[in-house]
Amino acid sequence: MRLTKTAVGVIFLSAIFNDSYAAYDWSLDSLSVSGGAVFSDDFNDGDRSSLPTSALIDVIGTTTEAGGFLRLTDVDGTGPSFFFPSDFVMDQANLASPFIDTNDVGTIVQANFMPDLAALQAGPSGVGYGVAVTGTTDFVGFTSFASLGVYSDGFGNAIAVFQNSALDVIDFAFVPTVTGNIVLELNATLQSDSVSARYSTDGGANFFDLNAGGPITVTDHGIVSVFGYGAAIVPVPAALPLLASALMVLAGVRSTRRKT
Ligand SMILES: [Ca+2]
Ligand SMILES: [Ca+2]
Repeated sequence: MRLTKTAVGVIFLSAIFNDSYAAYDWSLDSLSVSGGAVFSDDFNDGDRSSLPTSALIDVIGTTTEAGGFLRLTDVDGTGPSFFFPSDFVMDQANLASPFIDTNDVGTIVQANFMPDLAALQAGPSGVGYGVAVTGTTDFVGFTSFASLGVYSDGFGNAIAVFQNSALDVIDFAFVPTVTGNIVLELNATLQSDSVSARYSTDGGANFFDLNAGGPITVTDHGIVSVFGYGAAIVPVPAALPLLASALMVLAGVRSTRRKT
């Protein structure tokens, strides 16, 4: 099992050097956070700029709301940036609130995606979508994260992958068929710095645990992110982009204070 996971990691790592990206158009049907922190959005009102959807802050690329989905696509052309090489294309939105508290004893994050299985199977390695919980110190300093995504392995398969900040593949599973939406679930218990994962391929009726090497340690406050990749690259959510978003949030807080 360890060897196999290493092999998966190598596939992703080698993909860093791929110099092309695939067009992508991922659809998030709903996002919910329940337990200690609470958020819910079905993206069905077609309004991106009002609550609850406006709580999702675009930190990379531009997400839109249409047809009952939050759309993460390549059409905004997000690529070269301070943080990423020229072949890197992705969207990422961070939930501005709620944050998962350090005393939280159980917050469940569910990202309910359209499977888009054919697109995943046809894609180069690393193309896909997912959800992450990132630990932060006072919402600024990145400490650690846990991400759960569904990606192409570059060989015609879709795989669900649970990864930590060191990019270790904690667990993964092939996704051969789907009968409903793919639900990616992270269960955060930050009081004990723990995040576990499971996923569903039938819209949430049945779940499969994805914690063979877990749970993942995530410390301090937790920020929820959703992301879509069009690049052939190691799935790395939250980390560096989070710093940028945290700085933006801080800047916002400071300017608000200045006005009052
Ligand atoms: Ca929806
Ligand atoms: Ca909306």
